[in-house]
Amino acid sequence: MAKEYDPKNIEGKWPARHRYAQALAGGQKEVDEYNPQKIEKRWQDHWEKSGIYQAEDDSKKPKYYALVEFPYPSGDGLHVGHVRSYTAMDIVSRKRRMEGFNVLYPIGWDAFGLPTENYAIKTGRQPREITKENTDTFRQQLKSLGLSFDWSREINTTDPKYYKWTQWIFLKFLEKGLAYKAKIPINWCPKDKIGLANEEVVDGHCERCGTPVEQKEKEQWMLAITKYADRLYDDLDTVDYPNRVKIQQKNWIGRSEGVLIKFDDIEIFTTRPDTIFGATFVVIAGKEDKFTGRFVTNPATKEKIPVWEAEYVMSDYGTGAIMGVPADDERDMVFAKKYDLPIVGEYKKAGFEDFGRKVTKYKLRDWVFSRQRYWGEPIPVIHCGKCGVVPVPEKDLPVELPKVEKYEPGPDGESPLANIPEFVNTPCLRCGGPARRETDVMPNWAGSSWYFLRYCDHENEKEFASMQNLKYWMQVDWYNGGMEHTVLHLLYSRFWNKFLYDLKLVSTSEPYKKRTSHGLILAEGGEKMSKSKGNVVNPDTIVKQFGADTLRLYEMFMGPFEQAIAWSEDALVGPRRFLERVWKLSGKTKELFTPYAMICQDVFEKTVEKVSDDIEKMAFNTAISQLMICSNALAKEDFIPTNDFKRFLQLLAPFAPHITEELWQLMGGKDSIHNSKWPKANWVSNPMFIDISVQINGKYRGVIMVKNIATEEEVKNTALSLPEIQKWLNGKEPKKVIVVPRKIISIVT
Ligand code: ANZ
Ligand code: ZN
Repeated sequence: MAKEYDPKNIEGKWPARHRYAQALAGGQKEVDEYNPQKIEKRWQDHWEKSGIYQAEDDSKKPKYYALVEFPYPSGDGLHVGHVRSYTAMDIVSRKRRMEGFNVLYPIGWDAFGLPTENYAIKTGRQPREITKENTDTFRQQLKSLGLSFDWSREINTTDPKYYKWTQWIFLKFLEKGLAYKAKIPINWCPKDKIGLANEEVVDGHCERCGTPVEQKEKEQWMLAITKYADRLYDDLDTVDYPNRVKIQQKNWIGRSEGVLIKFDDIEIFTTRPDTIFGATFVVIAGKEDKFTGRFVTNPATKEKIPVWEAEYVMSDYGTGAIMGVPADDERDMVFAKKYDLPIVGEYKKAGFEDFGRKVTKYKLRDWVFSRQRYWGEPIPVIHCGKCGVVPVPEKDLPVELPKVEKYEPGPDGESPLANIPEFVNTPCLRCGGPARRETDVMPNWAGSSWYFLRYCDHENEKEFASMQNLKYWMQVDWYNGGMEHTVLHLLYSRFWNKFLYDLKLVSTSEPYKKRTSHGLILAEGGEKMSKSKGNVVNPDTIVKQFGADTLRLYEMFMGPFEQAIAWSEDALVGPRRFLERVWKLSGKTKELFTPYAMICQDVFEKTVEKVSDDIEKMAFNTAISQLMICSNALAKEDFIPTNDFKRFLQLLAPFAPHITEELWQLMGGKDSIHNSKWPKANWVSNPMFIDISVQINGKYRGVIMVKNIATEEEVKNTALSLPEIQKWLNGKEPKKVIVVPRKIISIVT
């Protein structure tokens, strides 16, 4: 049986054109082997020298601020997870530059913190030395990946020139009454006599010595983030964050609208005042479950009900007391059953106006802002017996960290700084009498709470950043980072930014316009990469073996960007082969001076469109598949017009910046490919190909594809040469062929 006429079969089969192509093809150019080791370092040096990735503070171009979480320079070196996040925003940044934006894509070091301090203790070395070594390694590693960071703006939170301003902002909090001291319980190791961070408590035991951890009341510096709870909550509606991130932040803030009701002198907090007729007991927060012996009156039923203490009621939420409604609340039911308290199943629902008053309660607590540690920003205040807390004046900032010989905590678990008399003892800045310097340091969240502002004006010695620069650069247009930072870091930095906004020191109330998150990279077996398991992949090894372009492509290709995904050494070969193919394709290029469309032009135009869209959606893996499809189609061509190949290179450039730059230059590119203009798809406004209907003896027989610019004669020749049409003609010579330009070809036999 004869096959159906299928216009799809005609696509890509255009014999007339094919012959034309053959004629032009001639011999292919010889190309060397693709060798990333030969080209990558050369281009990295060249880009650095020519400064093409430096952002300008003053530019007529529209600005674009792309941000990634700056790394903690640990002794382990760069992780392949860093590569994933940084390459993703690198792709966005490179595309934006090609779209004509003045792009700020900065990097720095979030270098204060415990691991370095602990390593210093273990090795007897200075944290600043260790930090210098680690940042040198990280910098070299990042540079070897060809990331388009503006290295001229590199910042380091442990640099006194940087933390001067962290201290300065703290003093603003103090001045406005938002930094205060309070006695609060901290994790305390009685053997080491040291306060522990939550991360250092493992199953209730000290991470270092295994002693059970106690709670100890200690004076701590606090930041009043709760004053901003409502705005931190409500303003989430004004930013473009993933929904799950917004939900996590809202849960953390934990705002709930409820009612305070008095059961005699005990005030309870409830979000279900309608259930008051079912309340058969009252519970106050306590260390263990017990009956207090007291009874109070339920204001709705007027009955006397017992007052209990129990662990399940939190002392620091609501009023620390609840009404127990076993019929409607699970935990109350469990409690009532356990202690044989009355349960009423059927009761009247209350309209509650008579019993209480509305309040809003939050789970969010003020931020404990001091650490009894060494490797952090000293809190810049002095304690004087006469004058109390005296802030260090701006002209004396920064209060620099002195070198220490020993890291033993002070006599009462204070920071090691307490053991350095030259640091501690200082005359009072107000009365001149003897005074003591504060020896607590800030938590390692401090420096990262405002670093995105410093990038805008990193060398400013008069202000943390000038309003002029902040007005130009802020908000951050796109911020990518890990899911582990969606609560604390994001909330803290939004809080600092809002505080500075209220002081009219920054220009926008929300720091980040858009936030996205990448998925983790897991080890080959699917478990977490960890040093102890010995399954950590070192990006250096991959760069050496395969090249940075392959590593970049691989990490963007391995799976959907926001999903966790396991590493696979074997899968690196795919992206590498793809790049080798692209390299070889350059041998097929030809300069053409006549308008000429490739056979695969439609695939090509689709690629322009898809890659452009997919980058915006962070669908990097599908963008790369499309580039692969396109390269396969190009490979089938006898030759590729140079201009089209250059457009292909441009699409690939954000992903694989080195190979594309090399080939671009070989194709005669003058300026860097990364400064060239991002390609646009041609087919929307001016398709290369159009469909024309075919009629034979007045009957519609299908559609053929022809070049948009084809002449009547060309359309006629094309149609008649197609075997599918020959079949309809059944060997007969056409009597008449009429071409209605761009619409119909009508053949009469
Ligand atoms: C009576 C009741 C009946 C309740 C019912 C719930 C369901 P959120 O939404 O988290 O704010 N509660 C109040 N203070 C508490 C505390 N300090 N510790 C533990 N639980 C506390 O939850 C508010 C509800 O949690 C309150 O409403 C109270 O129980 C309980 F069918 O009151 B409810
Ligand atoms: Zn004084």
